[in-house]
Amino acid sequence: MLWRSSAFVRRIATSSSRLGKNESLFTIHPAVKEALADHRPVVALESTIITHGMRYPHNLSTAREVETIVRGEGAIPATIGILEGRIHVGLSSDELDFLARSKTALKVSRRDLPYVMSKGLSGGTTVSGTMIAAHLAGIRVFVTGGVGGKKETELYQALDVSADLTELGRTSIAVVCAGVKSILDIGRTLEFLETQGVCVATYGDTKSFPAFFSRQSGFTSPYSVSSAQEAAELIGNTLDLGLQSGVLLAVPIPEEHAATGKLIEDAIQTALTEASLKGVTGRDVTPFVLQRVNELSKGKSLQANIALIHNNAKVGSQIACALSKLKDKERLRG
Ligand code: PSU
Repeated sequence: MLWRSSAFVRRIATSSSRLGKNESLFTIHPAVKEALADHRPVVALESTIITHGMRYPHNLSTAREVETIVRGEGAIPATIGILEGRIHVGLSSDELDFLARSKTALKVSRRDLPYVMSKGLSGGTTVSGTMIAAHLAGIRVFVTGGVGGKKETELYQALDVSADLTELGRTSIAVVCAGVKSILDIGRTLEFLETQGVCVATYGDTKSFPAFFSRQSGFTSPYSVSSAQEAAELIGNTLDLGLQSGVLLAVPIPEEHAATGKLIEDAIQTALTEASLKGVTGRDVTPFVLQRVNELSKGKSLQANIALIHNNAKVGSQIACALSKLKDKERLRG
């Protein structure tokens, strides 16, 4: 017993967590804590998709399926969310259920974290909110559906830039997604990411940058990586250099689910016009549009959305496993 506890202390001491004295603000699920201390692969997952991206019960079943996929690939899932003012890294089944059913959970980005925590509220973390928590916990790979971007059409103010983009510029974690939605200005989003110093690569043998429901956006990524190993090396170098900026890995939606792309694109344009006419602005735009697009496409966008998230979870987990092996080798050498 004495041996076990001293080994545990040693594992904690070598863990990559950056929590320090902030640990009291967090609840790290025991399975996640052990995996991080043992340098096993952990994949962070966001929860805005649960609280605002999909409706109950699809949100809950998708969240559970994604966790199962991550485990199936040999990694530990860490869904991140805020429960009564505490940041949870890794949610129990009941906690996932609570967030999925909640009608009051807020959408939590960087700017919202202090308020939600100080008021003891609950919320789903967006890409930016999840990146912050995952990075502090020592997680290096994060899987989501799509990141926010820069909205710049005549319908929106020029300055509507998602906090996800600035977070990618200041927090060192790899975000695996299916690109950004075509409702956003993809060209300017990519330019903004370049200014922020974010390394963007398409996953696969093409540089074509995907637009969530479509495999192509008409724009190219600066780079591409063709395997989990290559992606892991890219992330490894970002970490070794201490760049303090993120990596965005864009995984095109699987071919068989991209067919409905045109139908969904049309629905997106209609939903955007409706959002403008109804005066929906700011952080309410994305949830509004996602919901309307699902109605207009008669559920097809939801199916495609779930399929791409499943695929991202598989790819992201493979990357996390490859990265973990890479770091093991370095530790053996060092
Ligand atoms: N894109 C999607 N589905 C989502 C989101 C984005 O296709 O659920 C969520 C993510 O949590 C992302 C957030 O971080 O919306 C971005 O919101 P905003 O555009 O308000 O920054």
